[in-house]
Amino acid sequence: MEYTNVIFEKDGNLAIVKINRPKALNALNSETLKELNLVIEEISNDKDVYAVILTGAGEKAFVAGADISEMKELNAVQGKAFGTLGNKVFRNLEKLNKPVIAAVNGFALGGGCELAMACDIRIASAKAKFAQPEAGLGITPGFGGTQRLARLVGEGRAKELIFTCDMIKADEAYRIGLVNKVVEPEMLLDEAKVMAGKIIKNAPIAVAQCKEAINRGMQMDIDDAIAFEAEAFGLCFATADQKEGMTAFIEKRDKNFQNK
Ligand code: DAK
Repeated sequence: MEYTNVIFEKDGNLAIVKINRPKALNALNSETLKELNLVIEEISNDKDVYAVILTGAGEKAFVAGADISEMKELNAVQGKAFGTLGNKVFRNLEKLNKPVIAAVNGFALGGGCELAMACDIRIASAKAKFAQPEAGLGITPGFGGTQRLARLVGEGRAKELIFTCDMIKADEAYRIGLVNKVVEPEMLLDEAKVMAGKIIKNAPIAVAQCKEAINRGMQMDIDDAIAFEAEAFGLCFATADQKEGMTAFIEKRDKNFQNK
């Protein structure tokens, strides 16, 4: 399928998704959100995709937020619809049955920071900058920022960033645990591909189960979370890849996973 504001490419078992509105610093308007949702659905249904990299087109921005020129004109009903759409897309990304690495190539502001946080892992270019500037625009973060930021970096740091609207550089984002690693800008996509390659070598169903167990378990008390993990563990024994992984280990040979 062809998209206007999103570039979707496949490279073997890897999907690379690029938000593509560089003139507006990849700001998310409704059209882009709808296209992103379609891409997520396409990837979800594609058995050959084992991992995803999400990044922004151009040199300057990952995503500079929700599109302010579109939001400025909204009334309360339209604002709610816009927020509902964005939240649905972000949750679909978070719940996608494949791991998603955000390769944060520049500004990740407001909805852009929130988009990166809806991914599983964040690798930042040394040029990347992060902020939740919504309070300065008269709104709250609306695409899960108050929730995901607090869960990632802790309540105190999340409150500081959200109340002050401070913009932080990549090294500070790394220090507080907002990103997994920081790399030179020219190495960003390569680093993301190396990490994706390590993931792709593993059993895709097991990786998907791990993602769901972590995501769901983080919202549960420890007893329910451990029980959920046991379910995920058990499910893996119904897969051919579990037999293959363990047989290959015993036979001291390379694994040949089939995503079955
Ligand atoms: N929306 C629309 N256009 C944007 C944009 C944005 N978020 N960010 C940048 N642009 C556009 C600029 O208007 C400019 O367009 P032209 O003037 O060339 O037509 C072009 O991109 C280049 O930007 P600048 O000329 O400003 O570039 P600079 O290098 O000078 O500055 C900047 C870069 C990233 C510091 C600056 O552009 C900036 O501050 N941008 C806005 C960042 C921001 O505030 N982002 C947060 C947006 S608020 C909710 C749901 C969602 C949300 C909230 C609630 N509910 C459900 C309740 C989400 C909110 C947000 O994300």
